[in-house]
Amino acid sequence: MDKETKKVAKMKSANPEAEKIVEWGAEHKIETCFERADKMKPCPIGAPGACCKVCHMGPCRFVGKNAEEEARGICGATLPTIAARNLLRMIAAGTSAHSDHARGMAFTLLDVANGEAKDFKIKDVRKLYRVAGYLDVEFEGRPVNDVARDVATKLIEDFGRQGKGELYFLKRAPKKTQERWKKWGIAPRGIDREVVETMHRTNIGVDHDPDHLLLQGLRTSLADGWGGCMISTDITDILFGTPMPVKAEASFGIFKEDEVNLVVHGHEPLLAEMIVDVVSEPEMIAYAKSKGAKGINLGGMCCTANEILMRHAIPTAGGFTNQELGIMTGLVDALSVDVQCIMPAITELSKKFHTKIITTSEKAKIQGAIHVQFDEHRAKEVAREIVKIAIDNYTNRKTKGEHITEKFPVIAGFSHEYIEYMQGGRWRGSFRPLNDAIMAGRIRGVVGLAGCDNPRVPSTGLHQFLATELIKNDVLIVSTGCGSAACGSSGYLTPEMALENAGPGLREVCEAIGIPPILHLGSCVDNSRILTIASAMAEEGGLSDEIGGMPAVGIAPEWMSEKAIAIGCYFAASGVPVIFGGDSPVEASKEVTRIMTEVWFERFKGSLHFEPDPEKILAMALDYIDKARVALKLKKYEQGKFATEKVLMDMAARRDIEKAAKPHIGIY
Ligand code: SF4
Ligand code: MSK
Repeated sequence: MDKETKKVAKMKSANPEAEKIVEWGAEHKIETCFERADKMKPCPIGAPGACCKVCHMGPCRFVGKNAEEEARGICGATLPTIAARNLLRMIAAGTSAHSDHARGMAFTLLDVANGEAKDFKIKDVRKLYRVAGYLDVEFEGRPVNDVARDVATKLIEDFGRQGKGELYFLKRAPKKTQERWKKWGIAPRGIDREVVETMHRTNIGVDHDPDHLLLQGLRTSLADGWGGCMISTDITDILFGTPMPVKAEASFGIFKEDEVNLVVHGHEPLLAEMIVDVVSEPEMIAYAKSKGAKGINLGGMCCTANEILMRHAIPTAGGFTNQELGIMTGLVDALSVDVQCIMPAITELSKKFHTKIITTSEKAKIQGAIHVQFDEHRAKEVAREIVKIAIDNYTNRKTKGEHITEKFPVIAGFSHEYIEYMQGGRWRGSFRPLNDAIMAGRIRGVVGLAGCDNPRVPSTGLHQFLATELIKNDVLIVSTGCGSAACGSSGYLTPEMALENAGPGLREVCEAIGIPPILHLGSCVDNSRILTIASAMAEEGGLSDEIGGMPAVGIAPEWMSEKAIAIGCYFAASGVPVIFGGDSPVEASKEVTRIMTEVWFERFKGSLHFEPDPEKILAMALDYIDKARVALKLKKYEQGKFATEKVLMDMAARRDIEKAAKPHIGIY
């Protein structure tokens, strides 16, 4: 460990601005998740998956030297069974979260099509048609709302399908990937059905074979990735536009001393989109001015932030571990939250400041918060009510708090469609240049760097370390969720990052196309964009003809949420080796670990590892990438040595195509 790494290892957060706030809090005896993480050590039996509490004869603890072979629960269950069951329940919970969010999006699209949610409209008709195509919904010559109604209705079927059939979007995967799912019986039928079956099979006295259980875990996770997440991404694009790169700002310096600061936090974009509209209404601005503020400053946190960052360049104050710290700047007049990854600690903390906490989902209330229930049928009215609460609270702002001025530029909003477009323009978009760059060894491989930030490590530090080292090694990074917030809040999401830190091959590609070496793809549900990008790369040819076998790896170095487990599993089942940081939630069982790493890799070419050491994560990822290159018979990767015959389409060439093109809805 070098001196700098040692210094970071002692920090609560690897982000210096966050660290300043944590230190200010410690001086003022204000506790955050960082101190609580120090006080509350993980349970040594539950953390490695050695505790079963699915019935009330237990909880049963599977401990001792030979627990794997000898320990039994009161019912006789073995350690591999209960470790597998524990993991399955995490997958089911994570799948439920993403998919319930997706259900809300699908019903909103239906309401919009029926004229019942008048504040929303279909902004991206081209994306609607693209999705209609996947669903075999006729769109040519039909009214847009009729197409939208049929699309929404079909996607809603995916949640409750009972009889025969599979999720519609599975067919967007390469044929070979689909065949593997069929062969092993893990093609999901209905989203809700897989979650329910998982909960059934993990009850006392049902499924006890760890391998059989874990296959159902993969089936459920696929319902998340190719169901809930993908449905959510697509409908969000249809309603609010498919993202294309925008320039914005990140970190705590986004808060303004002389404006009303309203922050949206959570995951769902519906209300946040309305707030984006409402804060620029002249009456609202005049109201803010009447209270002495110069204007209204909207910011975001976590994945709600990602949604409005990539569509409207709304600045982000960062990810999960920044939520308490944002309040501690003393500058947040209101924090409006929807669902997922919201710490209940914020209401207690807010009492020490002036911040109003507003819960907005009928599914999520926190004691001590104001509840303003979102209703898509009166969306703007609700948004105005929330903005007014923030404005009215501006005059209550106290001066205490750790004011931070540092902020970084970020480029965010790389959708599948934009990545396709940037490699050939509107009419000739493809994945050919990317595949060629990988084949030639300019780009060694691709890593999806995703998942949460976590107070149990110097938070955001593992993302920063891996991002820096991977691009140094000519690995292109696609990033989502709090991983991308971690990179953004550290100034990593800019093209300059390529010039300063990327290896020579990756730098050349980034300069030719005009992109950063770390592409911000969106929120947690937008991990589905990585699935479709990998599928498009397989279809393009020259690499693997399925998702499995690509020189690609998924990494979630600071994961903490059950949603992350569901995501990791759907990548593994789709053919991507995945490495999670931290300790393994199934560490207690060698058999379950073997199945997830070796057996899954044999069957699906994907796997799920847990490795706490970031240097080992890096080595493992590069090893997977290099082995995939060998198996594909690609040019051996040697830094700085690559074939130069392929010329990528540069910005000027793309602009020429642009000029010749007719104005169109969407970018692709
Ligand atoms: Fe114990 Fe079996 Fe009940 Fe689990 S299901 S708590 S192992 S008795
Ligand atoms: S918010 S799931 S902390 S990525 Fe999507 Fe971040 Fe993890 Fe929540």
